[in-house]
Amino acid sequence: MAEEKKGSAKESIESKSIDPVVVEMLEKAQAEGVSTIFSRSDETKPCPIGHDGNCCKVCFMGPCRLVGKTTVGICGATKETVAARNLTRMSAAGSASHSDHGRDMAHTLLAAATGEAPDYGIKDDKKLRVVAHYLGVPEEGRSKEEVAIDVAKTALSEFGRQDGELIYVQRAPARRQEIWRKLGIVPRGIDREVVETFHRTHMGNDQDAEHLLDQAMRVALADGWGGSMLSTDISDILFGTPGPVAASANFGTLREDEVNIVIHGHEPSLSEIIVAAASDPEILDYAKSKGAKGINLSGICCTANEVLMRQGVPLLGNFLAQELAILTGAVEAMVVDVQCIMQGIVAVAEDYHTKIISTSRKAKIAGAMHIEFHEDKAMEIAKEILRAAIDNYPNRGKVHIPDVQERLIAGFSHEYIAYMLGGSLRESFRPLNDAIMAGRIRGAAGVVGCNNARATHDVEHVDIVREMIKNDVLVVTTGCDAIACAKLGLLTPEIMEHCGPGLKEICQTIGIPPVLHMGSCVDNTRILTVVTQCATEGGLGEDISDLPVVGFAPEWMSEKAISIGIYFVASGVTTWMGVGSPVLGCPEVTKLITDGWREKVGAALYFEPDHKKAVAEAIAHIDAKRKALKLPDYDPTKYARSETYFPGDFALEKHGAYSIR
Ligand code: NFS
Repeated sequence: MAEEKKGSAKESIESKSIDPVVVEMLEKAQAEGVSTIFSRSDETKPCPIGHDGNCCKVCFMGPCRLVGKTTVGICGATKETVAARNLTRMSAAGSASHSDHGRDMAHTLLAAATGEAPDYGIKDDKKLRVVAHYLGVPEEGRSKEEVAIDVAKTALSEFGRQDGELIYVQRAPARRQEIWRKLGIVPRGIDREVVETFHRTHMGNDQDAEHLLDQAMRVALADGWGGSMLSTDISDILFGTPGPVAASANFGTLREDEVNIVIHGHEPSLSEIIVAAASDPEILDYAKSKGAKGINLSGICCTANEVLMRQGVPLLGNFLAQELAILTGAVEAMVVDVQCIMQGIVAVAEDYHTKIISTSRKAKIAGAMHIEFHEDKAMEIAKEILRAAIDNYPNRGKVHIPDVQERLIAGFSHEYIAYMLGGSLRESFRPLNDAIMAGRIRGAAGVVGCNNARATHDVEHVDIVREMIKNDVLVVTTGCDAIACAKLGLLTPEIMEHCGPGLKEICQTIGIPPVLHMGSCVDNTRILTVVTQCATEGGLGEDISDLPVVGFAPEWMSEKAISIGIYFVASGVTTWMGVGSPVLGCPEVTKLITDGWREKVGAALYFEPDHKKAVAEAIAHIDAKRKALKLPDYDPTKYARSETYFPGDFALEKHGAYSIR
């Protein structure tokens, strides 16, 4: 009986994730009685009323729970208003988070260009000048610092703009801009849309579900075509536009004989400087003086994607792995800034030697060590953080590092994709459009977003990506999905063997992998740029909604993911979000964001917990778009020839741990 019980506990842990490292670490957590998000998600069930969008708590006469015979709140607010208001607020919070990250990047650029932040420079002058052109900043005959100052100031003024339109709206296809203007959802200033959304959703204001949901799109567009797009552009200017890089992923990249420092959060301004500081001879000597052979950096969450894309730093894990990394006993410090940082890491760290070091003036965590990061003293503070981590190395107890890691190739900015498709003299998306038009590539899918403890970790991410490439659908990925793909081997050249024949042939001919890692969550804007270029290249209609493309956020959990899902849809990409629906309790609102938005913006937002059903619907959607474009029927039997080939460009020169000795 006892054996049976033990067996079922083991099975229950094995059902939590398809990542063997996560299962191994959960077994350790259970044996040591450590609480993690996985165990807490079993112990704490979500409130079913709030889960379905039927709880209103925007005033203190409630919360009103609209269930059973209660169909309106005490103020009379209907289920439609409450569900739409909740969703719209989520969109605003997500937009605010991404955009405030973008604002920080603009401040860093300004400080770098004026010399106030001397540890930063302008790495990509070419991109600076392209961005200057987008923003209407004169660049000819001016130094990069002069241009950068005006680019940063113009970017900052986009946050506070009171009227008119965000400048980057002009980067969308003309047809798309017309749709937004007709609906009155072109974002004005980024901050203005966020503030107005919170005003509208305060008690006693906007009480028409459709009208509220229009604002959900407008505030999300302020993220996608505003804060996030500026963030990606400015990060590229400061730290370089990514190109292909080979690296590795998972806990096997931790080192037993080195100081392991995990960088976790989102803003590259911190992580890039930590990477630079870690190779300083003085810091390396300090590590050696404490008995370590070197310093080993790795990343968690979207910071991981940022420093992977530009520096080849390994991906330790995605959102659900953060507590488990500490359980290895091998992490001297987890350095965090903003977003997706679970408070649970502090409690787990109490049982091990790991120091949690918070760094942002916006995000302190009770019980964590706080070393506040300021861009003007970036290197000095980064070294202080590293010294604190190194000082902790002698405190290590027993370590347990799962011997699992996977190779990967990442770093596909839209600039690099255009270069790969057309070469340096004729960068273009033409070959991609031609391949879609000919039916070799059936369509494209953006698979992005979080992990969610209510779903089996990484299963849906990986299943959806596998199904897409098997069906000749090219995949672009970011965020926690990209990390799941990396850990499970979907970013390796060998994965080409699992593609449909047409996609395989194109990948071999052009030299692109079938799953393109495009970066962090703010880098979803790179996907907007790719689909815009496909739409305007010719042959695939005139607007993003004409394209045979789809979006997925299979394991979403954050408000940022809602904002991303909504700006994808408002930009014309029909999107399936997994796990469950935050408006399930209101069929009218579900209808508004599916049929209603299809009519308004040519794309629908589905919340579909059954990912196999989502895949089937997405493929049917791609085929329907192909048909509407009068493209030949997709016929994989025409392309059944292939052999494994991958261009030498992708030599795994950086494969292995990112150790600095
Ligand atoms: Ni984006 Fe979700 Fe977080 Fe990145 Fe991961 S949880 S919305 S994917 S790390 S931001």
